Amino acid sequence: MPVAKPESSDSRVIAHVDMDCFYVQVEERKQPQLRGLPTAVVQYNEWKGGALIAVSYEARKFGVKRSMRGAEAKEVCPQIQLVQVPVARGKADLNGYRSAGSEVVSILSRRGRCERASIDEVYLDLTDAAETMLAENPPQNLEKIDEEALKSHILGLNNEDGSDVKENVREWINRHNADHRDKLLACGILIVAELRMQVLKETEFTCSAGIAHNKMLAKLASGMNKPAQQTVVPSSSVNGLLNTLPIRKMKQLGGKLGISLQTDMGVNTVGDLLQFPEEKLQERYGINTGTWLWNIARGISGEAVEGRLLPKSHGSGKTFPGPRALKTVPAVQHWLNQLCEELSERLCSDLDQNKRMANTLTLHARAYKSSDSDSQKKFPSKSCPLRYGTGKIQEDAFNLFQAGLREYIGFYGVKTQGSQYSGWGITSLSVSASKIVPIPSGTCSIAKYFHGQSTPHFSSMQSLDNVNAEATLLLPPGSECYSELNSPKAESWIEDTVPDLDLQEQKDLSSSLSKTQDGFTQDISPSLLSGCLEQNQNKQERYITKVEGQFKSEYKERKGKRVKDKGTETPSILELFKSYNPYPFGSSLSQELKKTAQGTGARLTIGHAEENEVGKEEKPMHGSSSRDEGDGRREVWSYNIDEIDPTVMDELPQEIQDEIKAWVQPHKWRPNNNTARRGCSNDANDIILTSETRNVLAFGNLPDLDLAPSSDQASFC
Ligand code: TTP
Repeated sequence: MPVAKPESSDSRVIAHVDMDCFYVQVEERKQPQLRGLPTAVVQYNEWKGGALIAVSYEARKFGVKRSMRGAEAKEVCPQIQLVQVPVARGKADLNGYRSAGSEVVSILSRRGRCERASIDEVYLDLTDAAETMLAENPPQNLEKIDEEALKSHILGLNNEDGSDVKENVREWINRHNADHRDKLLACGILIVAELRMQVLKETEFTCSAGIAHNKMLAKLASGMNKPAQQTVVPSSSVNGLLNTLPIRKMKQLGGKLGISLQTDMGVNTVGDLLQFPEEKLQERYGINTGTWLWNIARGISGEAVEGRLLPKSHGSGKTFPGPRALKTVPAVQHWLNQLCEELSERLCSDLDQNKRMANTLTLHARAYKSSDSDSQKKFPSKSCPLRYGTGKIQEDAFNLFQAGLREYIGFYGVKTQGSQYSGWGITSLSVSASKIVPIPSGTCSIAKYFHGQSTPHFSSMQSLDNVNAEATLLLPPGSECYSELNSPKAESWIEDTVPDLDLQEQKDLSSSLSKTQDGFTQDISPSLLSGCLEQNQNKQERYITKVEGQFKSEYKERKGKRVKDKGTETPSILELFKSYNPYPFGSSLSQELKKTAQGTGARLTIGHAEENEVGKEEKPMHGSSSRDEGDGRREVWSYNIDEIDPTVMDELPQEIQDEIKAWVQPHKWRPNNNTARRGCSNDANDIILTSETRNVLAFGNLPDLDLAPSSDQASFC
């Protein structure tokens, strides 16, 4: 349900920029001879000429529509040029479009906070740029206004017959007596026009834009005058814009809520909402949604432009409509493998280029049962922690699928059908990676270090304890890290999922899956990154080995330097523990602490040991890991503290540094406690990091950390 957010300021300048017939423009840039011709991009499927996914404005004049197939388009426009979307792995390859979108984003982000909303849409917060312009070079003083700005459409501007529209726009921009908000919008007009021209110059792409005081209004405006134009919504025109706007056209009102407003409340236009007091709407739809509805009726929206140039998730999907539905498990596995391969490439690319890692893998499918009274039942989406590596993603995705199928058709159905058709069909499949977080700056080297020492997180496949055989089959393997944090119950691994995509992304996903008529593969997230470091798992492994090698030599160098520069280097974890004095007033514990850390035998143990098993599991060699599959012990990695990269401490995110410091705080110190505790080694030379921290170190990413001190967290022992 939508939630009202307080309007942060009613004087923001927000733009929504939307590329014109985007895929067509990308293809036209590749083949300039297509420019000016009626053109459409069709999906790779040849049936009836393939489905149109983007139509040029020249072709639209002939009545060509996106809903048509190539053959139909030829009927209404025989001269239409049909360009096939590139194909890879038997499905559409959207990388070229993603990277073209990225080019645009990099230009638009030059003037203000920029949020990439989809493959070809961007929100900009230009408030600061507009305020600066207003202070330094206000539009009312401008003698010459750029042609592109003069072509703007200003809603509510009275363009009487015969009047010079551009002259009216010029006057509006130049007004001395305008209120502050309109003056800011006037600046917005100039800035956006300039940005759009820059995009054209640098990328050869045209785009359209909406300029208003909030995202909602800017988005509504950007599509009003296309292609290559911009539309402005002054606050005085908001009511006029919304009054007649069909309620279902509003973002977030295209679904159930919109239907309910129509059928239960008789609301057909946004203006119809104005008659209801806020309390009434709250009574019917809850406090938040009621307030949100009351606000949007008045054009109020506090949604901020998120500074996000990169996608929130990555996805790869494919539809299998009609006779192409997948009806056997091996067929599903084949396609899942293709999708996962693509997803894995994009994750590697994101990791390499943007230093980001995803945490959650989700599988979505649409299915039908041929003889089923319960035809409404949906195939459940499932998710699990994401492991890097094509093979692992494929394996986990397949396990998720099996879990979903079992739930969808019942366990025995799954067991008995094997590769035989058993009355179900999959009409769409997609995998997505979400909860993408940046690797905290500099942590990359930590990941490399730990990776160089031990790779269980990347490669191990360990069954969970206390898991029955059937459940184990369905578990994404290698998920031990979460099991330490959560209940070890197998089923808790595979979650029913409302994927962690924002509403727009979820909408995009569902609409893409439903819009497509045949095997068209739709990217399910506004992903933008192209190219890929690693083509397959082997390459990934080679990469890891290379990185490991690089790290080792780097490490040797640094270690040598450290010896030379002793005393001037950044303190290592060892140094930190040496110099940290939890008892500044001279308690002997500080001495003890120093002593503990100074010993060459001091080890940084990264892991989570069970009460009665601690100590046994440690290996004195660095980088070792041990785990007894059968007896319920948890794995422990031990590292010689002297061999930790000296920059590690500084490179850790502040929260983790704080956490480590917290461990050595007095209240955590339990000098007389000789009994081993959960998460705490009985070896006084060991520092045990929580599994969350281990995750950061091992993966170089930041999971949802709960750094609040808890008894379960490890302390310095
Ligand atoms: P849109 O922005 O919806 O459309 P568009 O850019 O082609 O045209 P317009 O000028 O009207 O905005 O979509 C952006 C690109 O996304 C589009 O060029 C092709 C792709 N796309 C699909 O692949 N499938 C779809 O169902 C839709 C709607 C878009």
